Amino acid sequence: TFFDKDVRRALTNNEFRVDFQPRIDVKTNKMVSAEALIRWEHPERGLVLPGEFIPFAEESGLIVDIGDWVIRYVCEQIRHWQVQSIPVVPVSINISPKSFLKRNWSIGVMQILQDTGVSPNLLEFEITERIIMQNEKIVYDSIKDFKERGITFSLDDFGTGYASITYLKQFQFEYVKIDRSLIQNIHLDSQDAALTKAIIELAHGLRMKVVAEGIETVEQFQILQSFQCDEVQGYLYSKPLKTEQFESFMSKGI
Ligand code: G
Ligand code: G
Ligand code: MN
Ligand code: NA
Repeated sequence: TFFDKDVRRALTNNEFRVDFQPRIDVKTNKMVSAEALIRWEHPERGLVLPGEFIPFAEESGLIVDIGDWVIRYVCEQIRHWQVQSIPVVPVSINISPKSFLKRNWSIGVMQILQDTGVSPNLLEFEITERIIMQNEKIVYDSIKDFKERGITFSLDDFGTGYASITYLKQFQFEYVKIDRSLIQNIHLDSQDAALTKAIIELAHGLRMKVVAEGIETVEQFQILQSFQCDEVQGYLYSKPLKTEQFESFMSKGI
């Protein structure tokens, strides 16, 4: 289709780029990691955000190639920072369920780490409950394998869609990321606040850390702090940044 051709050209012509959004430790107020978010600089359409093309790429299966491109891009970027002695933080990457279903996908990922010399400890994979719902042995085995090699896992978009609390115990995720849709009104809606508090306690009970997504106000931050939330990500601290801006964020050590 037209879309497939467009994406393949984008991959070969380097029309994609990755922005980085800082994640902040609530106790220290310092950046402790960042989320990689893909952007498409389309030659005719201008900047295209992932919401406009990821769903189609999921359908066509091209999301697997895009995902591999993002992993290599991020690893090369981390390598570059290390060579320049810029203090790096771990980077989280959104991974489609389709990638986990691809045969020998983990071998390809480990090859990228080897090629770039990046430690698996610097990568985090963000997955959604859609992956766990597939309930495929290949997916379980693959996640287990990555975890043994030192890659961190987070359960993304928690509090939306089909996310069920029973999924929390299927794997030992290091992090649960509470979706912005639940966070955005915690300072206005006592029910949203109660749900958020309960999710944080539940996750801590299962020895997982919690990241609150999309925080935009100081009131939201203070509530999350009082709930013992571990980390926050959102416009209050920073929007997703282009590489150069993100580098200065890292160099300042904030
Ligand atoms: O940055 P933005 O808010 O527009 O991102 C929208 C959505 O696109 C997010 O929910 C995120 O999960 C998804 N997304 C962003 N980058 C990637 C990526 O590299 N791979 C996949 N699979 N999804 C991504
Ligand atoms: O689904 P996922 O969590 O992977 O995607 C994060 C999305 O949320 C990105 O598209 C990012 O640009 C967006 N985002 C991050 N922080 C904020 C925020 O504080 N407010 C809003 N409105 N969007 C945010
Ligand atoms: Mn995410
Ligand atoms: Na999310």
